[in-house]
Amino acid sequence: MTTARFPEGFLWGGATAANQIEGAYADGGKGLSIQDVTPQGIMFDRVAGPTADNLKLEGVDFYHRYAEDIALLAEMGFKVFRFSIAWSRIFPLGDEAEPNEEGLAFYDRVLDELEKHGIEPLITLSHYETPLHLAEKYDGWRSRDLIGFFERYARTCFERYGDRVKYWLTFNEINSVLHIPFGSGGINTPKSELPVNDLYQAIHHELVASARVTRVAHEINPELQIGCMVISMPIYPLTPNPDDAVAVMKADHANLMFSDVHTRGEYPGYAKRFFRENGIELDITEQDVEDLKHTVDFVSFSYYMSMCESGDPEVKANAAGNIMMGIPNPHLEASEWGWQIDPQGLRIVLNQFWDRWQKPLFIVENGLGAKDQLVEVDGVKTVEDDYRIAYLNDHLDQVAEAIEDGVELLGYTTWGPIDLVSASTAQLSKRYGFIYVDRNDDGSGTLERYKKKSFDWYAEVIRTRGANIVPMGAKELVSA
Ligand code: BGP
Repeated sequence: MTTARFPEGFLWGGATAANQIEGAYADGGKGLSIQDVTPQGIMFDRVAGPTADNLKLEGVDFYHRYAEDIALLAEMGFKVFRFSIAWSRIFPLGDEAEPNEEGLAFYDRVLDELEKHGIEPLITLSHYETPLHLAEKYDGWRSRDLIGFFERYARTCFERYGDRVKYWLTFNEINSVLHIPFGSGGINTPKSELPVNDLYQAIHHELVASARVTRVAHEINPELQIGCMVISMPIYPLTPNPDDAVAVMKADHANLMFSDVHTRGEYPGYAKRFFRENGIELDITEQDVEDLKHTVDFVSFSYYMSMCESGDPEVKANAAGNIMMGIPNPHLEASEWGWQIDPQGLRIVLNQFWDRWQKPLFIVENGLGAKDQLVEVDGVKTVEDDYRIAYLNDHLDQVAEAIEDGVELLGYTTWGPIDLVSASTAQLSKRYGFIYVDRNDDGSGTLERYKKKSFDWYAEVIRTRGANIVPMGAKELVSA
């Protein structure tokens, strides 16, 4: 295959989050975020304060090495770089009236560097980084007060960077709050003690906040493009039993409600039914109803895996997964961390989302977390990560198929183009990058950067617009 399979102007790149990459958790006036107290990862309980075993406190030192790192991304030909602003760098406590200038200046410098290399920024406003003070004083998004704090923070960012940043995301994987109320919603009350009504009220506050800042962004600059961001998870019926198909429909509803609201501007009927039947009574003001009408410009999502669902309560949902648990699929293989690998699921989800919302889509996370071995080839240190190339090759092949299907897709950013700390396990050994960072799970390492084999491969994908991607059917051609 020698012809380009992706359109001109397609936004190729990679994605990161402040808490997983920056380090410098207390520098430049930054306040603590909820990530500074979850040394084991966002799936686990918080601890009292920052502890030395928390790899995120130092991350991979992007805070000091951003110029060198961005130059490496530019060398691969990146068109876009997704990163998050650490809310607690801008508002250290979250509820102050005035922002922290030193924090704002840091992202000015990052943007200068991106501009120098002609890389378009894509900014996530909230990537699992609620200021800790908001969690402790207000119970995070359980409180309506957070809408105002978030609006002030978002407005500050739009006013400061809005003339040089076109693409914005409000909340990373907003639908994850159902599963990790602290990590995703900054809700300090343990999940087991959180009434379901309050969980949905917190979700409502986030949805309103997201819609409100979408309006604010458009008022400040109508050119700004604001997207929501969700975990995508295609769910297959475990068997052809209609009970399983209905179970899939319900699981889809739970997941897709967030982007249904974001794109339609109101709660769908199935959500109202769910609230009614589960005794959930939300406090929805007239202003909320107005705010929700401000729909997003595009829908972005992470994609790592698919799941199965069954109507039989005896069947256990025990497959490991990105935040959500599910029933394993006997036809799929899994990564070293048990995430089931399913490139076709990405094509399915792209079609499902496009058919459902008719909004441009953006894949803002995809990739393989794997253990890498640093080796020396011709005197140069590298990683021979053919497994990662194979994974990305197959997923991109399916993305190209979806584009052929008529899906409107803005771009594709792989997760963690440079190794960073894992969100779910807080390990460094779960690596996604094209660039190896010498740092280990025990915190040792020089922080030196090395190009992996996939570095040149991805550069070629970008350069040829996917002409080097081997169709999945011819998989055996990809060295494994
Ligand atoms: C998503 C998060 C990311 C990221 C990614 C990979 O859920 O948005 O922050 O880390 O998953 O997950 P992990 O780091 O757990 O392997």
